[in-house]
Amino acid sequence: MQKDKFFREIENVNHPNEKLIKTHCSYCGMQCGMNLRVNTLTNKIVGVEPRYEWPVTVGKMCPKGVTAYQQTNHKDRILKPLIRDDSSLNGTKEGFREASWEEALTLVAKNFKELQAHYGKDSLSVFSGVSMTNEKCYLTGKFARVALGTRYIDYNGRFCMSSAAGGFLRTFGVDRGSTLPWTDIHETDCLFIAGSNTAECHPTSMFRVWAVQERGGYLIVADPRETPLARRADIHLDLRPGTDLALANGILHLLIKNGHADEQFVNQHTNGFEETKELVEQFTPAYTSMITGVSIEKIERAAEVYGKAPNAIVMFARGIEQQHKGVDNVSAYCNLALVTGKIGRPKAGVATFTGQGNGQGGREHGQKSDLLPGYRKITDPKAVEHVSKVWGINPEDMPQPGVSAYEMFELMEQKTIRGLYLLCSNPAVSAPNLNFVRNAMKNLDFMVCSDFYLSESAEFADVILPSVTWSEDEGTVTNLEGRIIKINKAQEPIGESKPDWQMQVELANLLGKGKHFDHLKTARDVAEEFRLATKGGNADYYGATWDKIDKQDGVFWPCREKEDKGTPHMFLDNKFYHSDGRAKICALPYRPPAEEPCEEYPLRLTTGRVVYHYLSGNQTRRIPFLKDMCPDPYVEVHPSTAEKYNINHDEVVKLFTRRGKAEYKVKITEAIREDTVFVPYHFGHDESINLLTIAALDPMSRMPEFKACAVEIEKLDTGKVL
Ligand SMILES: Nc1nc2c(c(=O)[nH]1)N[C@H]1C(S)=C(S)[C@@H](COP(=O)(O)OP(=O)(O)OC[C@H]3O[C@@H](n4cnc5c(=O)[nH]c(N)nc54)[C@H](O)[C@@H]3O)O[C@H]1N2
Ligand SMILES: Nc1nc2c(c(=O)[nH]1)N[C@H]1C(S)=C(S)[C@@H](COP(=O)(O)OP(=O)(O)OC[C@H]3O[C@@H](n4cnc5c(=O)[nH]c(N)nc54)[C@H](O)[C@@H]3O)O[C@H]1N2
Ligand code: SF4
Ligand SMILES: [Mo]
Repeated sequence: MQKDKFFREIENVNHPNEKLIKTHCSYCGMQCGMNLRVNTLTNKIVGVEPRYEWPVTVGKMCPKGVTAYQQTNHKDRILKPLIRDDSSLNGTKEGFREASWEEALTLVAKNFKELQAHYGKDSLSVFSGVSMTNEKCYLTGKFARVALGTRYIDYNGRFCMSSAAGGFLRTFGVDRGSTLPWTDIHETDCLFIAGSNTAECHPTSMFRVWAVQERGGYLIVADPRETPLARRADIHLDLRPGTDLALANGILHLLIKNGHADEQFVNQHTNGFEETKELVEQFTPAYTSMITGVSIEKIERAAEVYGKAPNAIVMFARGIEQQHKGVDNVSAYCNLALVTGKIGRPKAGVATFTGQGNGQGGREHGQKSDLLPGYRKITDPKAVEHVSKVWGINPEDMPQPGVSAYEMFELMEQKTIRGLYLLCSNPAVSAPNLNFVRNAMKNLDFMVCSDFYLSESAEFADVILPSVTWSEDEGTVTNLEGRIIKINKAQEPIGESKPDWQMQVELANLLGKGKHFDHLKTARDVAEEFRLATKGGNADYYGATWDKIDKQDGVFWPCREKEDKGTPHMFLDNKFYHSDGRAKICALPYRPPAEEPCEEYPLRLTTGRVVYHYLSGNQTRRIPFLKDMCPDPYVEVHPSTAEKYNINHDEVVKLFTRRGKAEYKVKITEAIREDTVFVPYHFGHDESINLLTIAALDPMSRMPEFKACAVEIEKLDTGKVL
């Protein structure tokens, strides 16, 4: 398929007693190509090497990728099911005792049945995640709707991709995270990247970014911090957190004023231009600068560079999306591409940096409260009819839409939801406003958690089910381009661990729903049913057979037929997915962050990631190299702010907001605005910054505002320096 100047065919060395299993990294949406090295005498994974022939990442990996293989045979793996037994502190894990699968699953089924008998079907909930394959994500949605019959299912992508999804759906009528393949990026003339710490979070994209500049192209970055990406940018728009909507409107104002609008494209292929033009009139450079704190010169220069570039790609990530106006931010940045007609052809378009390994596929196939496989709406009778047929249920038995991830915790607190099946997520670290969320989990009558390590969330569970790592099962995931790729099995599951899909088939049996699940004996069986369930939907995977994925280096969806090669570029015919074929340019008034700084909480808190850790950190905090490189959280503070508070580098201070408090070591850096502090969120218990964050939800995507709230620093009496 897409081969470019970086492509190299290098033959792998074959060692005796070793085989190589072609696969992809377990972590982020880049899904770097790698071979797992397996010792053929022990049949155990012993190492990793990059795959140069993988066209997207051509042999590149980051520190997490090169150590990912150490997860599989790690000493902390949960090897048998665990049942809460507070009296047995001698068990393998504190407060739990080991049990057989039969005992554990029977206990789960008994509790689920009793809760539903007493409180109705919707007293149970499922909270899942998208580090799982498409097949597992698909079956989790089916399990909730068919085996449990509950409306309450949602997943960690709600905290991740939901605003991008909402913005793309509103603007283009379809939510594929990138309108073009990654192999186009280095060939464009201008990259406008907003709210993405690319060098730490999608590091293997960076060689393509540098290549744009090496060819004489431009890099514009919008970020309140001087990240490694921002440092190399031609223009760094160092805005106040939460003000992107004003920035995007201000740039659109200048694009229109300076004659960069593509009138023919706008007239023929879009709606909404006139009202948007009217709305952005007030966003003069001076007004935009006043709201965002970015200088007028920088705003003007950015508009000029983007406007003049023959081809340009607008890219963004959670920095703009994890706000209570995340959907508006996404549509506002998409406006730039639509008004200038820089979309619908190679080397020009829009892309979000999808977060988790299967952050794209996992949001398309029914883990979201209102969606069914193939990106179908659960409120659409035709969609329900199609999926019910594949599942062998009556359409009337399909549950109604549920509520979003954070709102499920609200229902737990109110005791509307009494039972939780948590898999592949660690919300006791990663959800916002943790004091509330942890209490909601404590308030449950019964909770089961599937994970391969004991997570902070598993500590709340009554039963823990040992799942497998990505290397002990097979299936597909969809990377950040929208390319469906194959994950291969390198090793048999260790101990008694099992893939999640297998647990669900067994549990469905115990719940009396075996006839809908019993035929699923292998991951491939799940894949076959899954493809059928997506057939005809917007995210149609029907033509993406495992053989085709292997032959073509992946398949871009939609791929509707066996003969169809897939769709690397979206909208090449300038046909968008709204019923009239036009994209929507959106008029979006500016709204400030939900919580603005005040006398009591004078600073802005923003949160995010470091290169060495992944999400809640439950996986990466156990890998020796990663832990050594970043053992503790910290708070980034500008030197003048530090002076104001009389605090020193490495001194421990208390941060507090209206919701909670935590202590962090100070890292003094000029790479942050004076009015802003930053804390990475990969740490558990008392170190979780989510004790402080706000659960202000976007009205459309229900995304919490992880990226902006009001905070104060308190110098501790101890003045302790570590
Ligand atoms: N090393 C590492 N890589 C990862 C992950 C990880 O945990 N660790 N997680 C993966 C996942 S699931 C995700 S979602 C992605 C996330 O990838 P990113 O979105 O790139 O990561 P974040 O650190 O959350 O935030 C990105 C940037 O947004 C900036 N920012 C904060 N507030 C604002 C704002 O108001 N406006 C703008 N324009 N920028 C703002 C921050 O300073 C930060 O540099 O990374 C993926 N890759
Ligand atoms: N303050 C703040 N909070 C944030 C963010 C932020 O930027 N700031 N970002 C948000 C974002 S973008 C995201 S994506 C979320 C992520 O938050 P989480 O969903 O909590 O992310 P993980 O740490 O990946 O949790 C996955 C858990 O499942 C386990 N696991 C991995 N693979 C499997 C599997 O196949 N099966 C099972 N059963 N278990 C598995 C892992 O060991 C881990 O414990 O955090 C969100 N929270
Ligand atoms: S960039 Fe992402 S996919 Fe690639 S090695 Fe690092 S964590 Fe893995
Ligand atoms: Mo994410």
